[in-house]
This record gives sequence, structure tokens and C-alpha cells, in this order.
Amino acid sequence: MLATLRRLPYEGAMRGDSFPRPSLERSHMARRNKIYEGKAKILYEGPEPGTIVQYFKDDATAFNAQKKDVIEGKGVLNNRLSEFFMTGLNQIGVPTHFIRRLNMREQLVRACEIIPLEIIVRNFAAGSMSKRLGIEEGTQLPRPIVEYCFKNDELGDPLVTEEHIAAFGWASQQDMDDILSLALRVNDYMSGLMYGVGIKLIDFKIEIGRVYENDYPRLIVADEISPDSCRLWDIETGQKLDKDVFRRDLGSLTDAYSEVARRLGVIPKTANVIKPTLIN
Ligand code: AIR
Ligand code: ASP
Repeated sequence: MLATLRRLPYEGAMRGDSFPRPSLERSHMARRNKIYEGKAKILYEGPEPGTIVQYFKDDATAFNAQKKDVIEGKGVLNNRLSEFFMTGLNQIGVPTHFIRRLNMREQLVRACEIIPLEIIVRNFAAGSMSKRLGIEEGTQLPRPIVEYCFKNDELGDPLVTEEHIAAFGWASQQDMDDILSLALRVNDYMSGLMYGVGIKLIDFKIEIGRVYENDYPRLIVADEISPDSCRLWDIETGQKLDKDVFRRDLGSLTDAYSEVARRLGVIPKTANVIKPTLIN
């Protein structure tokens, strides 16, 4: 398998990249247990208790997996971008599950209990909100609007209110206060970061996990933050640089994600990502 690995044009130049890893880590990888496989990621048991290895696949799905494709190189870019955002959040005091990146497609994260909600923050109307409320996409909202969806693929992640969340016990009132404050801090951080590289953060989705520290529960940002889970528009041209490129057939998804990564300095500015290669 190793012999067949091929590199993306920019891989060797990626900051701190040490792939391929020594065989020790590889042999551990071969034996480890799969905990969960989702649409875009696989979770494996981590090397120490309380850790998980999060593997980013190239699979892209939309409209609750009615539309599916494999986008070569997407997993590598999302692994790097999620690392970049989560590291920054950790550094400014917003706790996340991220521990460290292991290789091109994997990162070590803290195991946590995922709260069964998708937390969506919107700065500009788009997507399902535009449809639901008849607001033109791109309209600036009077203030950031936070929405909650029940994480359930069979039901298509339906929008729910805090009434549902409280009544069904998905999260406590204290959790909801903490979730709101985390979501707004992530929004401020991500909006500012993106603004600095000429990108408007239209909206994004995060997931929140619960960890226990000395028996006290604490909420942290989990899952991923990447162009799969955000809407990112170029400030000047309005060009979409996120998963809508795939959802709406607007061109090359890896070109769009590479552009975001390049602007943020996650991959070198000069990297010319022609056609990333499938890497396992
Ligand atoms: N999102 C929601 N479920 C999965 C994802 N990735 C993200 C979308 C978008 C935001 O949440 O990528 O950034 C709002 O999505 P929608 O479809 O409700 O407008
Ligand atoms: N990834 C989800 C799906 O497969 C939602 C989306 O991003 O559109 O439907």
C-alpha cells in the first residue's frame, strides 16, 4: 500500500508535515478498531484512552446523501483546514477536541459525547434559511442567528427549537447557554479570520461534545470546521468557495478548498493544485 501512495503537489511543502509516518504508527493503524463511519469521516479508537483518530474521507454527500461523489483530495484539505481552525480556537481559549494532526488524512482528537444537535450560525441568509423564509441569498442578517437541528440522518436533520431540546433532554439549559456562547465565539473568530483573507463567512455548522474533567462536564467544539461545514464567499466576486460548489455543480470543489487553504497560508501560495491524487 505504502508503495502506491502518491503525493499532492504541495504535500512535501506543508508546514510540519511528517508523512509518511514511521511504521510503528502504521502498524497501530492496521490493528485499531473502527468506532463509527460517517458520510465524510471515520472514527477509530485512539492510541490512549480518551482519544480518537479522526480520518477524513474524500467522499462528498449532499441533500442527506442523495447526491454522492468522491472528490480526490478533499479529505486531505479538510484535515488541514480543520486543524488550522481548531488550533486557532484552542489558542484563543475556545476549547476544542483537536489534539494534533497525525498525517495527511488523520488527526488525534479527544473522545467526547456528541450532543445530538447541529448548531448553525448565520451572518447572511443562504441555503435552507433563504428557502424557508424567502430571503434572498447573501442578504446580511440584522445580527447573527443561531439555529439548532436534531442530528438524525433518517429525518434529514430537522430544525428544532430550544423547547424540543429541553423537552426531549438533548441538552440542559446550562448546556444551551454554553453552546450559544461557544457558537458565537467561533463565529467571531472565523468571521475575522476569513475577512482578513477576503472571504465572507455566510454561515457555518458546528457540533459540540461533552468531556469530563475531574468529574465535571465541560463542552468543547468537536467534529470538524472546514469548507464542508461553512459557506464561504469571496468578498469581491461573491464566488463560492465551499461545499455549495459540489451541491450546486459550480465547478471544482478541490480548487475552491485549495483557494481557501492558500489564502490562509495552510498550503503555500505558490502551490498549484492541478489534480490532487487519491491517497489512502
Ligand atoms: N451544514 C449543515 N448540515 C451539514 C452542514 N455542512 C452547514 C452547511 C451550511 C450551514 O450548515 O454547510 O454552511 C447551513 O446549512 P443549510 O443547508 O441549513 O442552509
Ligand atoms: N453532508 C450532509 C448530507 O450528506 C448535508 C450537506 O452538507 O448538504 O446530506
